Amino acid sequence: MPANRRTFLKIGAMGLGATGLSGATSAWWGLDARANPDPATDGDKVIPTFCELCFWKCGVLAHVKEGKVTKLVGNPQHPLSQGRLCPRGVGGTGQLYDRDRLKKPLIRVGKRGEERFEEVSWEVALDKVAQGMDNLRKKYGPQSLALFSHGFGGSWFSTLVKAYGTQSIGQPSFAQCRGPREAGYALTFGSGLGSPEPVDIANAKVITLIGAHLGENMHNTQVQEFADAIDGGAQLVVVDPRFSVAAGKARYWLPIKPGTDTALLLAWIHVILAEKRYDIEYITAHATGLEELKAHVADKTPEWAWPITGIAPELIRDSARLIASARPASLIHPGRHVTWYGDDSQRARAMAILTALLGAWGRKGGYLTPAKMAIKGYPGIPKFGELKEAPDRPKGQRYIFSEEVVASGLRAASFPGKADYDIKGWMIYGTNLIQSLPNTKETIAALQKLDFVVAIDVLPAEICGWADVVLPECTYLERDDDLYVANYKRPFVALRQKVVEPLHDSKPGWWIAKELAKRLGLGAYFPFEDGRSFVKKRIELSGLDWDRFAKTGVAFGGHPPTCEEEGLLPSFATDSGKIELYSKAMLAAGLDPLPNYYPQELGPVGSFRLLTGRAAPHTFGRTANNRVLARAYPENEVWINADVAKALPGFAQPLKSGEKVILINQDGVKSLPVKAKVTERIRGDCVYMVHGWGHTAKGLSYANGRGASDSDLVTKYKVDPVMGGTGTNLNFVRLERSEVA
Ligand SMILES: Nc1nc2c(c(=O)[nH]1)N[C@H]1C(S)=C(S)[C@@H](COP(=O)(O)OP(=O)(O)OC[C@H]3O[C@@H](n4cnc5c(=O)[nH]c(N)nc54)[C@H](O)[C@@H]3O)O[C@H]1N2
Ligand SMILES: Nc1nc2c(c(=O)[nH]1)N[C@H]1C(S)=C(S)[C@@H](COP(=O)(O)OP(=O)(O)OC[C@H]3O[C@@H](n4cnc5c(=O)[nH]c(N)nc54)[C@H](O)[C@@H]3O)O[C@H]1N2
Ligand code: SF4
Ligand SMILES: [Mo]
Repeated sequence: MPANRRTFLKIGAMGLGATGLSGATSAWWGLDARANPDPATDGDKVIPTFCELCFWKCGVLAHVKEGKVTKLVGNPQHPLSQGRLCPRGVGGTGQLYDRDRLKKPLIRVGKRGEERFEEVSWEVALDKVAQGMDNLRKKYGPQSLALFSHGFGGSWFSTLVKAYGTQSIGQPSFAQCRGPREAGYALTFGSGLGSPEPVDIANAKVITLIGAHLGENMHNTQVQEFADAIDGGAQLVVVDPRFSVAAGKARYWLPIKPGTDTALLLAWIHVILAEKRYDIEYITAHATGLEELKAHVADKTPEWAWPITGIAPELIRDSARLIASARPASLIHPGRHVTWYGDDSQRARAMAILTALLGAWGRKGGYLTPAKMAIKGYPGIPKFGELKEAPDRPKGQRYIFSEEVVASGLRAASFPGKADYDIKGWMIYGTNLIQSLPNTKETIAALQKLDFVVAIDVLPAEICGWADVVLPECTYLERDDDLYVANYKRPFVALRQKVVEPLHDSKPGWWIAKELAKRLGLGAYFPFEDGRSFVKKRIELSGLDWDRFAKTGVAFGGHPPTCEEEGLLPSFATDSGKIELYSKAMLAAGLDPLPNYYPQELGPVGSFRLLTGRAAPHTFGRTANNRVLARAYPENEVWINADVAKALPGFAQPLKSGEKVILINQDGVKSLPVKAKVTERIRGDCVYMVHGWGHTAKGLSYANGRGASDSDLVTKYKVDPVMGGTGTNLNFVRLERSEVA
């Protein structure tokens, strides 16, 4: 196995992503009159595009009347929306017409963090950013600039910074989200999962959710398939310390002691091996390391796992038998936000190993093999020069199995002398690092050390307050972006297009990046007239009909086989060419070759482990100021067990739902006042809140001061040695009654 990330990257790329490129022109599917223009629209113009309220990218039909968006509905032809949007997608107009939007470019006049700015023209702002970038380039070299980015429009800025000379491009959606699972699955099967994850929920007969809280986590397609599967009789096992929405539908809800899932997984594996319930034929043909695995779990009995997990042996046995009974159509859902305890890649490995034993990888009802359409690039764009590897790994440390740059590692590299070279400037696109990276103090300390900071956002989020220049991007409904060439079970390409003219003095990302490139002498990388001509050219060169595509918003490639049942031959891009139950690559890197359970540290007496998750009508903090969505869910609450709430330390009277409390973490950090939700639906040793609230940015006039921020309380985190992810479920809080009612 490779000794550095580059080689690993190459191997990762040989996996799912590249397995089946399907011809762009081979088929057009599903074109019918439904998309345009719907007679039931009262004369509205209907324009297809895709959503940016989260990162799932569902197809939208935007209804427009007299230059205003009147409603947003799901594009019936788009495979991710299938005619329906989630509650957030429907509320996209709340972002478009948010009165708090950034309206003009801003230049800082106060100290960083004071949020004091002066409005300037685009000319002045762009000159200032180009000057800042040029200074970095001359003083330290272009690699000293990092781009933090999240969201589809970030592609223009990655092109810009790569052309400029850096590939330090980090997204909190990797090392603060799905990174460990990518590493765990790639180490086992030779390829990670990516997004959308290739799970065949629709055909699964048993679905196991480990934390993954579908129904609150509203990834649209998955939720639709999930609801249909449950209606169709699929059985559900939910492992969660909290009785989630999904748990309400489950045959087994296992209210696990937080942080002990690996022990449960090892016990499940023990039962399935001991009772010979695994897919012997599949494992014999495709896997290595079975004997080592058997020896490893020989003593990991349900009785062993019981005191660790709090789940009775019979329940472990019965749920294991149910899970095995449906194989291979038994889906262990990989979860997505899996940066919980810092040993998360190993938990993901255990899930991948269990998946392998069920024979569910590359099988119907398990994991499918997606493919991409072969869409052509824009012609004539020069190749990037030689780019230095990102300094996201501390000197001497080797979380080598990360397929992407670690955003928190770039933050660490912004403190002089901590990495191979120092980061001196940040460009921040569509990510509110103050809330999304753990330990806000560290983020602020890094921001204060930098030579130059620019933020590109639609709203005056907390992070904008720390920038030297703030550039107002227009919202997704007001701009053209690059094509979405999906890696999906039905390969497709989708169009993001302008639905209405940009409001205020906001501009699309392609224009901002192109203007900066021009000023930096990099105009050759943006040879196109505008965003629309860029995608039009790509579509035409790929042999697709542009007019038709612009009207439907989506085009399909062929339908290559996605699983064995459809004729796909299994292949694994690991060193051995097989599924690696036992990982020699990990052993060579000084890591456990098979997952082990290690106990988590406990918190101070009278405190509760802080867990976080999602609420259906919101996406993190990015929608907290959205007044349309606020009608459904105005602020977050802290869930606390009903028995515990009767006699909380320091409380003379039982705590009741709706009363406000303050959370104080193990380091003495206090939250804003937040409403309590007293409920039987959570274990007594933890509390739970939805992430993304407790905003402090002055310009967010609605969200400011509503609810509490879990991010403020995440002062402690543990770095996953496998890939550098930051586990954050390690913080403990005690409760105090709030003076503010
Ligand atoms: N404590 C804690 N931390 C977490 C998590 C958690 O649960 N708890 N979750 C983690 C996860 S799963 C993830 S994926 C990351 C996500 O973290 P981030 O990547 O930071 O995502 P958001 O919070 O959605 O960032 C949204 C920012 O993008 C801006 N924005 C919205 N639309 C646009 C647009 O069209 N253009 C531009 N330029 N800007 C736009 C918003 O105004 C906001 O400032 O956070 C991680 N961090
Ligand atoms: N509505 C909505 N949907 C979203 C998002 C959003 O912001 N809003 N964000 C999207 C993104 S980027 C992501 S990454 C996903 C995240 O969604 P998921 O991948 O589903 O993950 P988490 O948010 O970590 O999951 C939280 C659940 O895990 C449980 N949990 C906490 N600790 C433990 C533990 O130790 N063991 C077990 N078994 N369970 C535990 C919590 O009680 C909670 O139910 O959601 C996506 N979907
Ligand atoms: S899941 Fe919802 S918010 Fe996310 S892209 Fe789809 S409709 Fe938009
Ligand atoms: Mo995420």
